[in-house]
Amino acid sequence: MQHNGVLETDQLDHTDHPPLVLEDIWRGIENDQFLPHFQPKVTLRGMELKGVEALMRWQHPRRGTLTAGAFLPLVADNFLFDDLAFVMLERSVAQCRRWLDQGLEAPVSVNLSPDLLRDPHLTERILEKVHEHGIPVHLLTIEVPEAAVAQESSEALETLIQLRVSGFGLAVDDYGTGRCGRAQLERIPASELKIDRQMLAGAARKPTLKAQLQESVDLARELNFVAVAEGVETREEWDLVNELGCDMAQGYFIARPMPGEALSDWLMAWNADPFL
Ligand code: G
Ligand code: MN
Repeated sequence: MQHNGVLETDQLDHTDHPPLVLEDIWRGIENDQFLPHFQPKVTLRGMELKGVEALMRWQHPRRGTLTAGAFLPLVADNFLFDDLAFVMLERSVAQCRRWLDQGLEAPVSVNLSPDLLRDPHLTERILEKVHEHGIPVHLLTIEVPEAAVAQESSEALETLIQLRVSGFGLAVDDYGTGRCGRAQLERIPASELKIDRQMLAGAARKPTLKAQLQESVDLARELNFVAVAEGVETREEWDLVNELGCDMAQGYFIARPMPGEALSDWLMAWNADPFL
């Protein structure tokens, strides 16, 4: 599939290329080939842009633009993953600055690897980047997967609290895939609950799935988290999450991830006619 000139692929291997190895990734980092694309997140009621999520892409000189699924499995258990996540953070903050300079205030969410949360200096490191680019802290949200929250490491919890106290947004990502109980969520100083596409797929037609989805939205409400439906692909799914009381939506129905330079044109088109 070809979208926005980006090759969408979730396969590690390509028939016409040798399999990627860690050293390729290491070289890619050295040569600055990793960059974020940005996927808009909008309110369901007002259809207003409320932020963008930075998603990793690899502009490979021969293989084209690769999505995270093509290379993340390789780095999942490697310190390079932390490096990559931090490169994404730095480049996202730099892009946020460029948008501000154009008069566009677009809060940006960055996914962090769970291991990074164990770094006691993480908050300082992030603050340093944010200050370097002159970005107000509230424009940066850190996303951590539900599974990382479920582990209940005290170091990670300490970091999450530090991040939140420093003024960053904090999103629990992929909710519905990690078996994080209510009690665990209550301990997390999050601002946002991102409900995974897995909970949404099929929920429009299956009452049991719909009831589970409703429970998640209600839980977000009770805990004072903004409820974001992820992976909204159709009008039917948009209407469903709207009906269930979700606050925001993100997904292909709204927009595919796009390069930073494309956001202002997308926003103009969206404001003119959201569902075109
Ligand atoms: O784990 P996280 O939720 O951060 O990952 C988001 C992933 O989901 C990205 O790889 C992104 O490209 C993909 N994605 C974004 N929107 C949609 C969608 O509407 N449908 C599906 N199936 N995937 C999506
Ligand atoms: Mn995410």
